[in-house]
Amino acid sequence: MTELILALDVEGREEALSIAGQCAPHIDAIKLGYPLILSTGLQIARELASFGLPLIADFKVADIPNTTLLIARQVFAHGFSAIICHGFTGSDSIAACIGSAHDAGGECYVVAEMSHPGAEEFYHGGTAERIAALAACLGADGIIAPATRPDRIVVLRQIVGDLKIYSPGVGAQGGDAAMLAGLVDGIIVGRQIYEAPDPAAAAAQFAPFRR
Ligand code: NUP
Repeated sequence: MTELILALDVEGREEALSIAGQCAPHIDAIKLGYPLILSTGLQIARELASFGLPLIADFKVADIPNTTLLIARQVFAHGFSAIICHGFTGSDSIAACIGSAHDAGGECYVVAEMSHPGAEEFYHGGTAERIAALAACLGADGIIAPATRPDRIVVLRQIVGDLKIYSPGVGAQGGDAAMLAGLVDGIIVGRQIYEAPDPAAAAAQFAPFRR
């Protein structure tokens, strides 16, 4: 099954709770990142937890192992079930994030390749492949790979095997969910849902891919 993960990048508590509430029956998880958490505080996670969905902290942690561990500790103390870290920091920082996630009973996803056009400047030429291999070797629960480049997902899938692949870039960034069916374990969708006049209906349109 392909999960539908809502990227809740709105900047206000009321709007976030309203959209999450409307979309909850149609989604499998909620991803929170800097826009919402910087505007409302980490405690928004406690309120969103009432919808009964897994919460993913998209901090794209990119720091030394000790700071990574401290960040992960805060994330999991606030009820998140997963954290996203960058992979270019190297094996010790990735291992710190995976270790603290697992100690807390949570999951860690490693960004192998980003979805925006500029990502090609550094990730192509072998870097994404190396990060994906490292994530698999270190015991990550999955990688983040671009919905905007399904061909790259095919390449990265060969490296990570059964590891989960969560894929942002559907909709506003041009990625097409239909192209990803069978390739990824989850699609991450933000603006196409939360900017829609009817977010629940926009989320419900992805129902065929969740089967
Ligand atoms: O490579 C990445 N691309 C990406 O868009 C890694 C991410 N974590 N994201 C996030 O996915 C991004 O920060 C946003 O929260 C979401 C995509 O949102 P949208 O383009 O669907 O609005």
